[in-house]
Amino acid sequence: MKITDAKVFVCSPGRNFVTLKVYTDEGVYGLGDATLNGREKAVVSYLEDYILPCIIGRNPYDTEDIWQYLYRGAYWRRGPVTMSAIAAIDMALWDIRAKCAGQPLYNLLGGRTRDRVLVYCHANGTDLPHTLEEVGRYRELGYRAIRVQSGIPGIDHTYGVAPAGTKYEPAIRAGLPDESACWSTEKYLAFMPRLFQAVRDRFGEDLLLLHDGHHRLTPIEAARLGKELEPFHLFWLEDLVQAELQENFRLIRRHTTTPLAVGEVFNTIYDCQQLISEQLIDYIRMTIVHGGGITPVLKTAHFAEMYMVKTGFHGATDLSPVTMGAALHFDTAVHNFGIQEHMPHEPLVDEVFPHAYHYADGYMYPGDAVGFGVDFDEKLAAKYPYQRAYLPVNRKTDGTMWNW
Ligand code: KDG
Ligand code: MG
Repeated sequence: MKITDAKVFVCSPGRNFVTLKVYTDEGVYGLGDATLNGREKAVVSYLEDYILPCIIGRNPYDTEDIWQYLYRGAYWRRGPVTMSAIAAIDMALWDIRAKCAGQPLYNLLGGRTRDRVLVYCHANGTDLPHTLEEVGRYRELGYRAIRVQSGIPGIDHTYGVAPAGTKYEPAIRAGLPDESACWSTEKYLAFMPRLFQAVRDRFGEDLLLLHDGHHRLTPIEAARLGKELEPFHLFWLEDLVQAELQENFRLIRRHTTTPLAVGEVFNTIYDCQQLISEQLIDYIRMTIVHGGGITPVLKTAHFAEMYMVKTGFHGATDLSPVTMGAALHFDTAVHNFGIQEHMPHEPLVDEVFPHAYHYADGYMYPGDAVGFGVDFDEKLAAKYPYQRAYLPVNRKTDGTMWNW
């Protein structure tokens, strides 16, 4: 079998997605997600101008050699643009392989190790009463695991919280009002224990509770937060500090038993090798699209398994249904799966990407269709062209630029 062609599609059915379609001489095609939120066109260029010409004529079964060729052969390695582009190709080749085998992808990754995939949703409110209402609403929808983000008294536009009456979405369309966040560590740290105390008081111990700090604390501040939230038994605290320096986590770990999750911005095993081998984290979030594809993320998951670190894949709306489909098959197959993020796409996105996976009662199911079970409606997608959009930024109350 040979790869005969590959095309990149950029569409914006409510938000931007970059989708790769790889065609073969046997009529089977595969899909890959190449979406890098806020930097979409850089990945398009990387694919179209540099690497797609190198894969035409190759045997699509040679996933390992093609991955190594694209990773090593470029000389310039790593980084989100490079790794998202390589990921899209790798995903499409695994999709082709599974379709040719007439099997759902999970059967090529180790088969089923579980019947269903535990997911967590996002409850976010503009203030404490609204956040409690949202947690209650998601609990009614059957979710057992809920990420809780709340507006903080005295801070405008907190991360993860939509302005009143709108839905949270991690991108700002050019020309729309600026929703950039602002930040005060003191106010945040003072409010968090009150928030989780209120959630436990209202809903009891049964819910699995998660929270995302979005890289804003220093290690000692993160240590304090983890320690002060211990009585509320969180499932995890995510991205408390920026993670370029893996040693940061040694200090946090010394002070708290609250489980830690990190890695949605990681691109290779080298971003988390120390975090995993020193058991400084409990969940690794690097997922297929930004981690270079199924080939390397499978190796990372197996490496993490040795150290009892579980997966907890990123699954925000900027990752397309193609990534979600592939991730759910992966989650079904690997033994050290922990949890999967589920931030449902808008109905129009689901129409552009018809898929076999579904949500029911706190869990997701990958479906039994061949490949990832995700398709792409090119005609419908063409009605929604790319729209310039950026991630918000974040400044401290004195104007200092800070991590969003
Ligand atoms: O594009 C960035 C988003 O995907 C990210 O901000 C979402 O932190 C996030 C999460 O945990 O889903
Ligand atoms: Mg996050």
